[in-house]
Amino acid sequence: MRILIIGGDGYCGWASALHLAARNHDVTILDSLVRRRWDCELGVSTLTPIHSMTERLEAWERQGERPIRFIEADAADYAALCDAIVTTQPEAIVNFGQQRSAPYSMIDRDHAAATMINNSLCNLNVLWAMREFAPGAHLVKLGTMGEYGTPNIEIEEGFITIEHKGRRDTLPFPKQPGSFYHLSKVADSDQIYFATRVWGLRATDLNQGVVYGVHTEETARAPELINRFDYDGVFGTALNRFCVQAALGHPLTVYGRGGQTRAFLNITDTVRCIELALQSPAPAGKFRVFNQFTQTFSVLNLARHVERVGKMLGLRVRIDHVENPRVERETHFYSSLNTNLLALGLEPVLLTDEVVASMIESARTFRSRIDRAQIMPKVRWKGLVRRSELGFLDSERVG
Ligand code: NAD
Ligand code: USQ
Repeated sequence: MRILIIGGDGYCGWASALHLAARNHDVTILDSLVRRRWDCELGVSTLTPIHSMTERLEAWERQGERPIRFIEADAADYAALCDAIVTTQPEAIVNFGQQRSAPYSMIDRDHAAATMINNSLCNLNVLWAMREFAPGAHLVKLGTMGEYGTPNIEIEEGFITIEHKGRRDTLPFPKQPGSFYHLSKVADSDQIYFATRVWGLRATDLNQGVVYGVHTEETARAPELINRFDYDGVFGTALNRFCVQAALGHPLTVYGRGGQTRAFLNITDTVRCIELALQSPAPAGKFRVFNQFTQTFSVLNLARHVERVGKMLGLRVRIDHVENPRVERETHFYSSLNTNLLALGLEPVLLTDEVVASMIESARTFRSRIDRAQIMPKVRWKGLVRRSELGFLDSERVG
């Protein structure tokens, strides 16, 4: 299959590009490399030393694998995106290319605007470019479980059948996003649903939970292929951060009471889910939604798991309940369906002691690269944060 991967230099995109190329698909990555610039802006760096795209792709070819093409372009640049689609004639487009950090989107107005503009414009451009140049292609778009929020009812996969005043309909499941980032994903889903209804495009929205893990089979094959692994207070996600904190001897940063429950999956399952969605394309005119996660945990239970495994490894691990920088429920009901991907054949890699231990060990390997100053959260949902507090370099605007 000819596949265009937008955002293929990032955490989920890079691992997916290699996974698909290893299965002999014809893969082209389109990425503006803006994420590397956002890291510079914040003065943060991935735990793992990631290589330039040229070095990555050369190392991939040395594996004797099918080469991956790279187009350095901004998906918000419509002409450049159309050019890439005309050149590659994709049968499928996987869109990972977004600003994906909730804290980043809550820094201030500029960062909220940059997130909304980047994400919405890229998504809109992809839809229009597909309509013009690849109307039969299958769009696989990365959404997020956080679009739904934490409702007091079970979360369905995208749609819910409601009876209201004697009438019945199946409608999009209500959305209650918890940040401007999550809100941008809700807007994306609405745009895609509209484009499938009006233009007959085919699309799958993968509402993914929080991803954890360092390696996939392909990224572990050579040092140049290593994936990014974020642990800082802006781009780092809960379990990845806890494992780095355990390796460093830093108290685990549970925000507030820690009863916040979220959906999670291993990066090795992310790449498999992408493959499964691609193998069974949505029919023309259909907006298909899959909830992409394998397990749910409260943040406190995750921290306890890391604490227990860390102690087994001889580490001194302690949990701290730090003041929650976000506005979110700290105890709530949480239950969600995730049957669509399982029905397509997903065999989940569950969070075992061995998986946690291997993540802590990876963090220990790169311990010398950890910047302790980047561990504590600095962005607050209420009250503005000073740029000097964030360790910004000289840039004042993102875009
Ligand atoms: P990432 O920041 O590691 O990668 C995103 C990539 O997209 C980067 O390489 C960046 O340079 C590129 N990009 C951003 N804007 C672009 C643009 N305008 N044009 C071209 N390239 C652009 O993020 P990730 O963790 O790999 O997340 C990928 C997708 O998966 C995102 O849409 C995110 O919302 C979603 N997601 C991620 C997680 C997670 O835990 N990491 C969970 C659920 C959903
Ligand atoms: N949390 C802590 N301590 C930490 C970090 C986070 O308690 O040190 C808590 C947060 O308050 C939140 C939960 O853990 O309640 C998850 O936070 P997170 O930073 O791990 O994840 P989130 O901000 O939701 O965003 C991440 C990705 C995003 C993706 C989302 C999936 O960055 O791209 O969309 O996970 S989901 O959460 O399902 O929406």
